[in-house]
Amino acid sequence: MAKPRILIANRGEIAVRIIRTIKELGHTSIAVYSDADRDALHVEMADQAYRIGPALAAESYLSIGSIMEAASKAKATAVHPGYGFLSERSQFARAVAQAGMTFIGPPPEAIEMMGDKAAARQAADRVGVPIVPGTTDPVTLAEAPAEAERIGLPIIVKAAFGGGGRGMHLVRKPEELANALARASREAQAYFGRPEVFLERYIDRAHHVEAQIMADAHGNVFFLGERDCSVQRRHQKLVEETPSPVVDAELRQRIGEVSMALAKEAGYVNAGTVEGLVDEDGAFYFLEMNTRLQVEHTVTEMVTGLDLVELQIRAAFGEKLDLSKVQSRGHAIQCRINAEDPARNFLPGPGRVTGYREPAGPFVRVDSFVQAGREIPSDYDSMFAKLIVSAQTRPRAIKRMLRALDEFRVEGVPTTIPLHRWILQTRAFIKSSHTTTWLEKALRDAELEIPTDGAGHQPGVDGKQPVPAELLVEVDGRRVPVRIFDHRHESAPHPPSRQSARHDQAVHSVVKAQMQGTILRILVEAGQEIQAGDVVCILEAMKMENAIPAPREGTVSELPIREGQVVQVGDTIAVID
Ligand code: MV4
Repeated sequence: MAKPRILIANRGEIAVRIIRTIKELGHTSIAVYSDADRDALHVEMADQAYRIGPALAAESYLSIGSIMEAASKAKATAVHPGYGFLSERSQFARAVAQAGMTFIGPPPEAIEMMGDKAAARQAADRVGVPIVPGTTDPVTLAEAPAEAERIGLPIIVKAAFGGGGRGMHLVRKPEELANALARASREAQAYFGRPEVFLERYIDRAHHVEAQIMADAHGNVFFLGERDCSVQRRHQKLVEETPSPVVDAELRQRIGEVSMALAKEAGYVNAGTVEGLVDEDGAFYFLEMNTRLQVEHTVTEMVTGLDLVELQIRAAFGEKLDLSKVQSRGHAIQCRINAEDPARNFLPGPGRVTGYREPAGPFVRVDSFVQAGREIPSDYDSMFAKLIVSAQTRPRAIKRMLRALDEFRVEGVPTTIPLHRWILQTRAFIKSSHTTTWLEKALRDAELEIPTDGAGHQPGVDGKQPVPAELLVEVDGRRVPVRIFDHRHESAPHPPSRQSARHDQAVHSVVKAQMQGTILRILVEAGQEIQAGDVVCILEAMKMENAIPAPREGTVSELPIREGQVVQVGDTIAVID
């Protein structure tokens, strides 16, 4: 075989991570980049790099045409999709194959079967994977009450072609059913272009447990252990670990057996994840199968010693895999480091990272695309690094993670590091009594008690949040760090950035987007007289609806937005004169 030329149809830390393995295997790596990523680390690290379009993901990382054009220009022989973006689009897998290249992922038929959540449930049921009681087909408004009666409340309404928690609605009382069904269906149409929804009994107080599968093209399927991803907020995982602290050897074997059976039923090849819930009684229920390499594959690598990207490449090239003797050792934990401010409702704070030092030392791994001076673009996901540690036991891994989090220095952008430090010291996490809904409730209960970054902290939107100044003094020959909580003593001046533009919002007549999102509804018209505080539009961002108020009274003189439009940070929403 000629030397493989692998194009990575992705960006950020996962592109960097895939390039590293490609280098180790002696293959050629080909990066693609949007205008926002011209100076990105993955572009620098790859053997070759091709521009695929503007910052807008729809016209770059999500554009099958642009990527295939780059792939043929680069004479790529294979394509790795990473996670997110095009990784679970069967048309992309087909386009790669049609161009005579190898798709480093599952067959398009398997992606399609698992993308249809109702079909996936039926496949799981056929081979004896326990499924949550519910409907095997999409339901209509007319059928729903009888089905709900049969299933029993509480019920969760899910989009048949959805995923990731979008378009899901909970029904606790019978009278909520019709409304939940209508909303879920409307959202399913808006997000996924298909209105079908189905019903499942809602499993309360469960751990989110998922099985790592690896399959070759010769019918061999292997189970590489489970991961516990119960620490989540709005369906964004924050902490992941393996093994799950709520899975014993017997349950692990059962989860492994049913997951392998499902992979075989689907004709699955490559890396995949069977996602499920473990309820309070220790019962496992299948939820869905993710047909990609996941963000948290790293913890599995840490305990198995396997390079999952290498195995993906080998499997895609038709090699036989034998992982039957693989044994997992110890415990691994991953913390996702996002450029978000937990103290400000996780508002993304992209921008230039002015200072950066990664933790190191025994059994510490950092997968990141950031270095001092590099930019975290506002156009994509806010996760910029993953911190992974392993140790012989879970308590030891928690201590190691706390040590590594303390070493991690990030300046210029807010981060989730202080939040992780807090999570890992809660009784719930230490005892593993936390369930999928735990973090959101704990955050509400803890309110402002969660410490935030001193160094990397941005001034608030109102510009009034004091930034503690840090001083180092020597007292009696001993080095003592001192923090000054007095806003007359500002810390070192912030470098000029888009952040400083936020200050004068309140006095300006230009209403700008403070976050990237989708305009759901516009509540004013051009030419209209409005009062201060009137809602101009609803901006959906971070899976939340944000009402954007007018900063002052006046006339709406410009309104350059449309419903359904995606706005970027700093885009003008309205001008008020
Ligand atoms: C569920 C569930 C409880 N019962 N299904 C969320 C993501 C998607 N992959 C499936 N998810 C869930 N499905 C049933 N029948 C709980 C979740 C779930 C969840 C639900 C609400 C709020 C947070 C959650 C976090 C993880 C999983």
